Amino acid sequence: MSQRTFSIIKPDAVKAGNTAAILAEIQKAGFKIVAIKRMSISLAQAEGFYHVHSARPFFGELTQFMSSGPIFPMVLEKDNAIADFRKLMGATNPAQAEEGTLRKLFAASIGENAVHGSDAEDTAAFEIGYFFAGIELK
Ligand code: RTP
Ligand code: MG
Repeated sequence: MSQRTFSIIKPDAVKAGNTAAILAEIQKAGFKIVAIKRMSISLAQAEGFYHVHSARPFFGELTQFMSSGPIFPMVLEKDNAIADFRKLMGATNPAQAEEGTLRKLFAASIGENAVHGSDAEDTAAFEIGYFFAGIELK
């Protein structure tokens, strides 16, 4: 069944000039790009987005990194989009990511790992609504 997920091209990948190459891989894998924009977020906005990780030791590093430069948040659609996009991204740590995955191809470290992808239906709904208004999601 057709499903939507939320993704971000993170600051490291934007800075490295990999945005177009990542979008090409996403489209090659069968995802429709429903909405996308380029923006920068404040530290407080990054903290709100990653609130589920607020007790983790890497929270400060993660939110500083995510607010360090331009990102491309986007909404993607396909059958089984949430699980299939997690597969396309690969493991959180690029050293453990499988060949051909976005993190194997484009990520340098566990902290700066090129892309974000929602991990469940409820987080996808929260994350889409955090970045996009309903009128942008037709
Ligand atoms: P994401 O949420 O960005 O799609 O990544 P994920 O599900 O694969 O990983 P998650 O456990 O949700 O962690 C969120 C992000 O926090 C950073 N992280 N750093 N230094 C560390 O040990 C560490 N662990 C996680 C990563 O950027 C990860 O993507
Ligand atoms: Mg996650």
